Amino acid sequence: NKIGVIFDLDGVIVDTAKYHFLAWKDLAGQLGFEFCEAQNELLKGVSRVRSLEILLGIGKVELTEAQKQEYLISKNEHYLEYIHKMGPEEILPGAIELLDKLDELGIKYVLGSASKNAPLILKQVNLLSRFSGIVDGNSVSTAKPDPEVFLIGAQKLNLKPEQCVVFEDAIAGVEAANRAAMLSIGIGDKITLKEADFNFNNLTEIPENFFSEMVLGKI
Ligand code: G16
Ligand code: MG
Repeated sequence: NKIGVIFDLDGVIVDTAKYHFLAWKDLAGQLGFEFCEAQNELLKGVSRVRSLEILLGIGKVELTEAQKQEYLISKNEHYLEYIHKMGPEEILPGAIELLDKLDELGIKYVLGSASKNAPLILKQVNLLSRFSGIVDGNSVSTAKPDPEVFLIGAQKLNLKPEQCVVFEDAIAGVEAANRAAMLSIGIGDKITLKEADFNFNNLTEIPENFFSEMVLGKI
């Protein structure tokens, strides 16, 4: 079986959620309300614009379109200060080993992220050149849970959606993969990601022969 893999970025390859959190928390403070880490879960995998809407809902704050645009820019500038300090040591455990395994098996992989900063983040952690293609927040018109990001990923892999395997840490991302008719692998809490076809706590838990068996049609 010919297969290809699509990786989500935040929560699968790196943990940029912690930097998004710091930047959104700071913005909440400017707007006069508290924002905690549990609430940050709601923003995972969600687009930047949608994240701001959710945040404003939490704080019960209403803003004009112009103010929203301004805050989106300042939040991103703040977030990028953290991103510019990132290095390869921030790659999540098991990610490099998994990419090495896929290379060894000749299985191609692309990125499928909601982030408009995805190429910069991959560059910071020295992974930009390893992916056969990048689909990010700049390439899509509809955000996850819409399957668009992954369907474009399948095109980049020259494969049918059914031949693609998606790694995701967010509910919206698992739903997008399922709607795209791809095999979804949830990385993180099994209960939160119960809609996924397979669940692992992190990438180190993926069995050694997982992909070789998939190529043989055993999975
Ligand atoms: C990531 C994060 C989301 C973030 C989104 C957009 O998605 O999980 O929290 O809101 O990207 O990011 P940016 O503001 O950089 O465009 P993913 O799909 O990589 O998990
Ligand atoms: Mg994610």
